[in-house]
Amino acid sequence: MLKLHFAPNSRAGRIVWLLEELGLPYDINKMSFHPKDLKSDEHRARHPLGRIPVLDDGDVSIFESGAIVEYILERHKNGGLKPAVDDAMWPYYQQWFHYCEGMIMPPMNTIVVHTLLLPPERRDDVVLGQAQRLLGKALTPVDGWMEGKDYLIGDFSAADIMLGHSIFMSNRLGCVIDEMQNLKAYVQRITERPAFQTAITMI
Ligand SMILES: N[C@@H](CCC(=O)N[C@@H](CS)C(=O)NCC(=O)O)C(=O)O
Repeated sequence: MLKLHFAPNSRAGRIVWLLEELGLPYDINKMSFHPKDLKSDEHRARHPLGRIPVLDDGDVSIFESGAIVEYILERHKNGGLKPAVDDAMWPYYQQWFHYCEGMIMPPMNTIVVHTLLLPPERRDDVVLGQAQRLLGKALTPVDGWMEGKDYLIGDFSAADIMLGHSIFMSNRLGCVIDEMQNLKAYVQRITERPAFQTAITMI
């Protein structure tokens, strides 16, 4: 049985969402988003930085949300929820799948640190402002790309689980501005998916 090491309000929600979309059975080790759980010796043995998500599957224990998504699709769903390599949309599937951790999450991490995680006296408004501008710039091309599309490559795919989740989180942080109409509609569309709704009670 697949076992997901999870904490609420985190990237681990992507994996719950994927597993729900695929209808795969899984166990969850639900930890708190707190050093007492994430930085424990037990969890550092799974992830050297004490982070989540981590997935266990028999002898395999793997971290990095994108790698976990690919692992599940290849080992448990015969490549489902992604286009074939010779499909015209495959390059764009790759592009948006990786744009999530590469371009959206770095400024979002900074925003979370300087609005939620640091004590107020250590938050820096200059750093926060830079990260908010950077995130806005990174979201703009996705908004343009989504014109006339329901999902990133037309049909729903695992790229939506990666990038869609990060856009949902950006929206929750107030960084998807009203002018980004395509992204607003996209967030609405993914939050209406039953698997997302099941996962979101734990996200
Ligand atoms: N690139 C990694 C990032 C993992 C990561 O930073 N996870 C966050 C939660 S979203 C975490 O565990 N933070 C706890 C901490 O930094 O102490 C991934 O995609 O899995």
